[in-house]
Amino acid sequence: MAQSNVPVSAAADESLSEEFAVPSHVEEVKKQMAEFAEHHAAANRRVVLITSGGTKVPLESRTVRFLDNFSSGRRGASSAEYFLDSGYAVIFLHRHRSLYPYTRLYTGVNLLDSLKFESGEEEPCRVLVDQKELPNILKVLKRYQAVKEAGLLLPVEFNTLSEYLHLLKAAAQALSSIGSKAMFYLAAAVSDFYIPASEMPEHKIQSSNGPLQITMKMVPKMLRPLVKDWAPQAFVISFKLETDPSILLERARRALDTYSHQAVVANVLDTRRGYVVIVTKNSQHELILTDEEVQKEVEIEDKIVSKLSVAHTQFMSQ
Ligand code: PAZ
Repeated sequence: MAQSNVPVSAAADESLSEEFAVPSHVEEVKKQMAEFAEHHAAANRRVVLITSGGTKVPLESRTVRFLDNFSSGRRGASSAEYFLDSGYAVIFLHRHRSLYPYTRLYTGVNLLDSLKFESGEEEPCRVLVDQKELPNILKVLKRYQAVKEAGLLLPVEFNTLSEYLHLLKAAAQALSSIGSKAMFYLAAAVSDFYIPASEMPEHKIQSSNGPLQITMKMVPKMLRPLVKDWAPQAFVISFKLETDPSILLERARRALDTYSHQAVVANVLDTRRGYVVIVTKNSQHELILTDEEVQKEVEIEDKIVSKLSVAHTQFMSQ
């Protein structure tokens, strides 16, 4: 619980360790992330940590029900591809089963409909791909394999809110040694509310007890200790989603004033695939997909990433 004489960033950090169970693999993953970052920074490459997907918040310890959100992880997964194309190495901190770079292009395709086998006597027979069912598969596969062979993509999965929070902290600490070469691109939609383990019923909530009333606590804001303590030299981008466009920019500005990071990518739920505003302390820049670009299947993440990677270069030279 925050006390008035405790710095707010320390209070957020403290409530993280007190109220959210530390995942057993966090130290091992932190080591992997630190080695990945140092290896790529030594090769003069920038490293971006992308967070992606939503979070699930359980209502019972033996969880039957949970509070979820809409995020598909498409923003994070497609941005990862554009960062890789721009020469970054990418740590992809994503929710289990949310969209993944490259494979996201074939979501909704039934794999078995795109494969057939060569009939003949020989065993094992060859399996062939119908390239009409998997458009651009050769190009995408080549790119995916090149990224993998060069070790440019480090995927890290989270399942629970606790895992997300601890892994984000570990990532921030792991990337601190590469200073301003690190970018944080926090596109995940993280719950603002949770029920502490000590206040959660163990068993399934019974409907026979009548209508459900729950009180949830605020999830600690990780952005403050991230910017102030864990990775103070990094280039940090947060995202702000609203459903009411009239409050979007004011909320984005408020986040910048509160956390003093470098930029907020502001978007509205219904228009997020074609319109965002990049808000910095002294500027705001709209990115829009034109009808022609939509026809050509241009993605807004291409524009977001190219704008931010230029801003990152300027930031590093300051
Ligand atoms: O994951 P997705 O592509 O469906 O949606 C992306 C997004 C809206 C989750 C992202 O752009 C975003 O705004 N993330 C931050 C949400 C927030 O906490 O305000």
